[in-house]
Amino acid sequence: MTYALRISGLRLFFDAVLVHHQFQPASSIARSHSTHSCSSVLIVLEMANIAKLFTVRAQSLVQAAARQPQVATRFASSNSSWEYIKTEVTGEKQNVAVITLNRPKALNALCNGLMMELSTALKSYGKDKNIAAIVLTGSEKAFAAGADIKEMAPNTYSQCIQGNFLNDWTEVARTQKPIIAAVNGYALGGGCELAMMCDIIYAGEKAKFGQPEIALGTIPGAGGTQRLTRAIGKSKAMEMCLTGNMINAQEAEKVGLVSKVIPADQLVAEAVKLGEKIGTHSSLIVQLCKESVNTAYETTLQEGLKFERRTFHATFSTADRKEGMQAFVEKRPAKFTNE
Ligand code: CO8
Repeated sequence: MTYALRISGLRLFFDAVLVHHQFQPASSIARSHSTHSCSSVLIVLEMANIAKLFTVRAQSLVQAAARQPQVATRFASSNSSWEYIKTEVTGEKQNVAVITLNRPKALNALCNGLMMELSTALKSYGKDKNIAAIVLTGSEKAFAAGADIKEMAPNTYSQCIQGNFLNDWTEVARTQKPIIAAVNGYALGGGCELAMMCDIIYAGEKAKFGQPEIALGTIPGAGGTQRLTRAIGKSKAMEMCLTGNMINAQEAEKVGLVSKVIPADQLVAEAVKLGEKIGTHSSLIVQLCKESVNTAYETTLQEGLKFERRTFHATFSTADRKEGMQAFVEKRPAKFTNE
């Protein structure tokens, strides 16, 4: 089910709760109670239903996680079969995957082959229970200089529509595991959009971000006008999209596009450390937390707050929530089981 569908499903669910009588199981039971306590009975029953729904949701997440095939060994060391990317698993606990875009002669221009390999690697790491976080990086000169202009130049309108051009680009945004973009050099056009699909962006000191599509007679097509605007506000995003001007790492940090600027040669190591830190927590709760933060981008404040509250409540059905609080009380480190 797509994210949008899940959100709209949730909205419908809350709407149903708010109008009471549409929420059949609770209200039909309540109608058999006396009238003066009807509304409070309804509320109590509906709250119970909500709690049950989120418990079931959390349990099914746990069960789904347990069913995931173990594919740790597949990409555990570098996989030589890739043409456009490199992959490795690293960190003290071998729980952070690093995917390096590897098309140096074209400044990591995002051709179809590269995007398909990236998608495949992300899907595999996404299913791998031993991977806590994924780092996506490029070279010192370029994270990615955009979509492959030479490859897409001959495309016609009908080919774009019929071939669903860009459809393969969404895997990064769909991945449930945290993804950290470690951006050195150019992140332009689709490269900037790819970084913005990640959850956190760390930038090397010489990184440059831009949406130069306007100079090519086109516009950003993978989130540049949308995610950039949400990240840095309308005026700055508009200026970047309409001029094609780049901003440097320091400015990107100032406007909130990236969370940290780091010397280029330490960038990937720092991103891996961040992935390791995230990996010290329960992966189940990390997944719920990521989903909740992302909901802020997809819905209204009120619906987002409801989603957050119910997800918070759902954590009370997990063993890791119990363990986390118990460990605090007992003044010891928590031992999470991701359940
Ligand atoms: N596509 C294809 N090839 C590229 C690209 C690109 N985006 N960027 C660089 N290259 C190639 C160059 O053609 C060159 O190849 P060759 O040696 O065979 O001529 C090689 O990489 C090195 O590039 P330069 O010689 O130009 O290197 P410079 O250091 O002089 O300049 C720049 C670096 C400033 C990054 C420059 O290469 C540049 O401006 N590149 C294009 C940047 C750009 O316009 N990006 C936006 C592309 S459009 C886009 O991303 C739309 C996204 C929509 C969603 C995704 C759709 C799939």
